[in-house]
Amino acid sequence: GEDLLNLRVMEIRRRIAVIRSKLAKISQAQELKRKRRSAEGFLEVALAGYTNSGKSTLHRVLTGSTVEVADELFTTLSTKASLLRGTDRRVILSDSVGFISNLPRSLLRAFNTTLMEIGNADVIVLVVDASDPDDEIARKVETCMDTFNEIGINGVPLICALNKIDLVDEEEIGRKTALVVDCVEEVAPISAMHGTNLESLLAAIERHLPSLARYRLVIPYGDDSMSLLSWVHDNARVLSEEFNSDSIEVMAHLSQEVAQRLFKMLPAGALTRME
Ligand SMILES: Nc1nc2c(ncn2[C@@H]2O[C@H](COP(=O)(O)OP(=O)(O)O)[C@@H](O)[C@H]2O)c(=O)[nH]1
Ligand SMILES: [Mg+2]
Repeated sequence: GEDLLNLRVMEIRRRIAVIRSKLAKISQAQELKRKRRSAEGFLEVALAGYTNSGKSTLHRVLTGSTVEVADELFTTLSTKASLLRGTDRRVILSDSVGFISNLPRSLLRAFNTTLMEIGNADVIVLVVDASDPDDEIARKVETCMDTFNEIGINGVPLICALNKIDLVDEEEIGRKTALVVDCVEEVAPISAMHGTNLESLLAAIERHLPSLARYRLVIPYGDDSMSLLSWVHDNARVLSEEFNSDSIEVMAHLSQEVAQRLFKMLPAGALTRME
């Protein structure tokens, strides 16, 4: 009897160790990918929320990608990222790990490490299942907020996608919006499955992405001018470019981050913010 029990305990410990090392590998790989995307000038929007709230469904309709819709733990464990459609910004939407109720303590820390990457996002979309009872919504949102605090996510704008509104009536939408409205910047009631009201979610996301400003760049001709110009094309929205006799003059919309990097790359006075 006791030997059998010891064997079970050892087996469970072994499995936890395997899951831990899988999670560690995933977060390392994701950190590398994130760095590369950020270097390429992409913005990142991360989906968060409980398992089964509709994150993968929303991810699929917004990106047109075929992320598996499933409820199992591991299918959504590696975050999937693809280009968000319907906006002219270069945005990656990542389908993050779902929150799971009553996760064993021993796994909680490993999950938090994986969740931490959403702290690098420019906007977090918290997906909430509107068909859950009021008290469950309140409890889940509270857990999400606690976890965000615990893993040190702050200063990232949070938007709530109140999903599955096809399952509830107007009065319920209003009531459930009121439950979450204080925790987030905006609430967008949607149905990911039926594609309802996605425009208002995208508009809310867009409103909270880092703002773009119009700049005038003067790139002097030299060995690096063409690679610099192509970097600008990759990282900014170019409005016009003119090849003058001694320099290339470019008008472009830049994010604050890209503007800062260009400021370092260009000679003094070559970058001017237009108002
Ligand atoms: N009625 C309804 N069901 C939805 C909606 N969005 C997702 N679902 C369903 O909810 C379940 C969980 O969705 P999924 O995207 O896998 O959730 P995830 O665990 O958060 O990734 C699936 O059966 C979906 O078909 C919606 O807007 N309305
Ligand atoms: Mg999923």
